[in-house]
Amino acid sequence: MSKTILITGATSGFGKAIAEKFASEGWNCIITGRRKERLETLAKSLAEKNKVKILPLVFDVRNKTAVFEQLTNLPTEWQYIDVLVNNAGLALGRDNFDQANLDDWETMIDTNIKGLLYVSKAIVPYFTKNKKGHIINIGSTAAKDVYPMGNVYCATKHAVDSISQSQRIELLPHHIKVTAIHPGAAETEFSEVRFKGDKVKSTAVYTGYDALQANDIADVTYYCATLPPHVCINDLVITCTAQANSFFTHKN
Ligand code: NDP
Ligand code: 8X3
Repeated sequence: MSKTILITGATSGFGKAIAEKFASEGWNCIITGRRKERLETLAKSLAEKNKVKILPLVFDVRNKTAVFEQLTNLPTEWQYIDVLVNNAGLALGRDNFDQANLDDWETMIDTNIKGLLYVSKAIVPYFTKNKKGHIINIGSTAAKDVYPMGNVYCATKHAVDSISQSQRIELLPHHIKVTAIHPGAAETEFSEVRFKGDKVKSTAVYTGYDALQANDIADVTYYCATLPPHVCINDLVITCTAQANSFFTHKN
């Protein structure tokens, strides 16, 4: 029987690459995001290319009502989910604490923390009913270090780290695996979003070294998701070879 994965934030970057990887391995995918057209185009191409089933769901993870409406009433054939990837997230701005924008802070908190909680809370009942499941939370090296002008983004990713640890403890009786994957800088649309469309600033982030690519994270996610039932990778920090942590990247 084919397995099923639900990936939030599949319209670009890690989420899209994860959907492509799992679909190519024969998994059915529930893919989510706000950009309807991108999501539907991806759904069509994944289904055609891989002969798997794809369910695209358009919603904003910040919208509690929409999350629960969409995810708690899944069609019966989609209710056996093997893996949830909480990937949807963003950084907005790189400003010192005194300069940073309150709306940016609220968006990051609402998306990266509250969105992840809403989606997890909506999906865990399927896992407890099925007596198995796997939550994979996408954290960041920003979950492990706090860097200058990272203030609230780092805080939201520290929260992802902390929530992952709590989920792992509290969902133990239900045979639910919890893996936190913490990537370093990776070349996706992340910096374009962070710098609000400023291509000069966003391109500079990935210049002078071989940055991680989205498919590197997809491959690692696939490895974590396909280990034997008694094996769980709990916490994984992954950077490109040129990066040691949030502070040290060797640029040419
Ligand atoms: P992208 O900007 O390429 O992708 C972000 C995805 O999240 C998009 O599909 C976007 O979809 C979705 N998303 C954002 N906000 C919302 C929302 N409110 N509701 C629903 N979906 C949303 O960036 P990445 O792929 O790089 O980022 C994915 C995750 O990885 C994020 O959590 C990020 O913090 C984390 N990360 C990124 C790193 C990097 O350097 N790239 C490193 C470490 C972690 P849409 O806009 O269609 O809603
Ligand atoms: C994204 C990587 O270095 O901007 O989480 O925090 S970084």
